[in-house]
Amino acid sequence: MYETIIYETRAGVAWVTLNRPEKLNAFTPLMHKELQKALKVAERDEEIRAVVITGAGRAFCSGQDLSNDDQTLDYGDVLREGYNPLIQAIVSLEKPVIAAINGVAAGAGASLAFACDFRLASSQASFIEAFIHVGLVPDSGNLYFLPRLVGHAKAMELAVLGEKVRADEAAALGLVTNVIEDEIFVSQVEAFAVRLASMPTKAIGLIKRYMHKSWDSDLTEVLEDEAIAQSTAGQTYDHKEGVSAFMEKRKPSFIGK
Ligand code: T3D
Repeated sequence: MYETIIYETRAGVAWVTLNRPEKLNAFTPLMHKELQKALKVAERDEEIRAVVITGAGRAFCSGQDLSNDDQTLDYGDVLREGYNPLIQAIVSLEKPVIAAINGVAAGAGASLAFACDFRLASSQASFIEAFIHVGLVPDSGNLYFLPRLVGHAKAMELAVLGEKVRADEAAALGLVTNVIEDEIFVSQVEAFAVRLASMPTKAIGLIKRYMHKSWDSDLTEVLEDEAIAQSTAGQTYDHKEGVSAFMEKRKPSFIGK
């Protein structure tokens, strides 16, 4: 059903694996279509309460497929048609999205990871702002997320120099949530994703929506957005379950509603 990705579900988690290992999982137009479709499927499936994006083989994603690059195209249109809707789909998906960075994340592959809610890095992972090496500028939300993750000065340095950032350096910069030894990477990602998938999904979705929105809001707006979000969260089953479990001194059993 998919040619360039693998879509699997288990234990409330959708696993989306970029699957062009011979090109280090570089993006093609078909991969964009398939990724967006997979994210829609995950969004609509009520059983799915967390999404993992990872790469097949030794890389996470090497960005745009340069061997397929049609230089007669306007790259602005390439972004508008493929990358921009993908990044918007990740951000607007009201479920946690984890980038499981198993190897190198270069160019738009790094942007893809930056747009996710959590980044778990294998000890083999690295990031490269590769755009500059082919005379291009960071895209796919990179100019939005990178300075917000690491600060303006470091973001400028990474984007302009395009040097490789190893997993341990990325952790020191706050670019990744955690660095995990390669041998136990998949099992640790799975444990993290299953943990998220058993949490109050509606509340996580609201946190995600309003935390993104807060970048463009003043304090008055944020206070009102928090009131709106809390009004919604306060009416969920999971809120009632959380309070009951607390009072009854037992572990809560959240259902994501
Ligand atoms: O339409 C537009 O162009 C606008 C949108 C732009 C968005 C972007 O993402 S621009 C940035 C594009 N990406 C890059 O510039 C990264 C290119 N790749 C690399 O710099 C390196 O491959 C890596 C640093 C990612 C990894 O290096 P290394 O030494 O571990 O692997 P390698 O030997 O370079 O690559 C292995 C194979 O994958 C190789 O093929 P071969 O020789 O074995 O047949 C290589 O050509 C292929 N490959 C790697 N990246 C890409 C790729 N093939 C096509 N496109 C790639 N991006």
